[in-house]
Amino acid sequence: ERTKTFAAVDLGASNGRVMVGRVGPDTLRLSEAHRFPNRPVHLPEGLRWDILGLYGGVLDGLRAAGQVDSLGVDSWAVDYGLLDAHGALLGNPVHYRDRRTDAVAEKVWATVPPDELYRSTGIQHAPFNTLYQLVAAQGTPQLAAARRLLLIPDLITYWLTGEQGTELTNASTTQLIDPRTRDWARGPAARLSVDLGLFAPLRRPGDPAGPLLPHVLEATGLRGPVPVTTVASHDTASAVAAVPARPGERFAYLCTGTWSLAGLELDAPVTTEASRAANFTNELGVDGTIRFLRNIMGLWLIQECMRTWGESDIAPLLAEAAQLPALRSVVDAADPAFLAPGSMPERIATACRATGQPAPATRAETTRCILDSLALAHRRAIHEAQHLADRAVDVVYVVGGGARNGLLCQLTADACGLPVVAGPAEAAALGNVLMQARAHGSVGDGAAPRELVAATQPLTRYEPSGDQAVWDAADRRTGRWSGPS
Ligand code: LRH
Repeated sequence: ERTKTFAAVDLGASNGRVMVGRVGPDTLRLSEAHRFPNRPVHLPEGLRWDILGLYGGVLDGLRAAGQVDSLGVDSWAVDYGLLDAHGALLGNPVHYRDRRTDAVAEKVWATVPPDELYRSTGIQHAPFNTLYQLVAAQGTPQLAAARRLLLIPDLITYWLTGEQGTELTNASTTQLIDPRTRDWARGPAARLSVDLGLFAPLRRPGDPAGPLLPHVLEATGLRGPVPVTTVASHDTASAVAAVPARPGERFAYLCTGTWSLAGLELDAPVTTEASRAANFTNELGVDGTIRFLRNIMGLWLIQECMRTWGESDIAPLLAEAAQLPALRSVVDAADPAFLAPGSMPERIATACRATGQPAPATRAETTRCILDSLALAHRRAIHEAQHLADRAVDVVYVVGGGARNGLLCQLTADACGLPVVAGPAEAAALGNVLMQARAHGSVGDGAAPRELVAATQPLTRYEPSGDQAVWDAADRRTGRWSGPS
């Protein structure tokens, strides 16, 4: 019997979930076992992840999931925990939105110039790349005591199995991997005094990651042995693996959640000067692919506004925003000025005023401004990606939480002037399940996992409407961030 059951632990910046996937040659059914909030904590020393709270949620979720044939873990990228010589965690992992990296790039670039760093790693400049975090941490007692660094999904996997590894797709987001060799970029690391010996050996999606430890079996009520399987542990890599594109189709993808990640799947990195100036990244995907994409702030802009307003339900905001005139004011939704938490409605209003546009006055107006701005940023990224990689596309696949947001999908279709196919919303969890299923023989190689998604998951198509000139004009109003200097 090839039909098997897999648990996907998928940790996002706003919540974590444990999903159960039932997979066979013609079957793909996903259900939610447990969902729990991820609440970052502001401490006097900065912004930290509540990693033990998350791990508790994972264990609760595995108990709720019940007996499975395997499980796998994915999460957001770049962040890590440090372990001492006995494998004990040294403090709470730092959140990538923490301000400790604010002025670190200049320091790094004085040693390895940004163009050289880009040529050797293919990774866009973002202040939170693990490389900058590690340089920011140099000289701290924690880093001095550290003998091991585990990226977040590898840390959870270590706690579940007692075994340590560094999963490759997520490792590429450290900005310490060469996308051509798909191995460590030893030269830049050495010049920046980053000790690559802190990292556990690389492992790849499909590799076994060890069985659940006895005390984990006890805590979850599972019957051993339960193997943990390495998946594409970067959530975006998992999500792209579940994009329901057909073989040979010319497509762009948009992974929408806290972030919007917009770009193309390529078979080789693009590390030209033009691509660096446009701040496109080349992250490693499954099966030798490259995720050539740009980070856009995404639904974070709305999540943060809602936090400020004390609002917990997005539906009424979206309904009201849909009634408002389009493109009254727009901001550059890729601007790193929106990275840090706090007073988001005010920062959006300030950005509108600074570019000579009316500041949104109500919650609905602010929501409308954000949705229009996201669609505009999606358009810009997808246009530029095609140009930079010299590859035209005919369709945009929208996966992740934003696939449920009809207004955002329609605006994105209109802005891009391309049809949008939306779904699945739980793409990261599906990609996680599919890489396990492939390793355990429940689905074939090559195009089979994506074909299974296309054949089994409900998808919604949005045709583009309206006039492209309107978006061109709006694009000129954003006073856009021009990329790293
Ligand atoms: C999305 C994501 C994205 C990274 C960011 C830190 O969850 O993994 O791909 O850039 O988090």
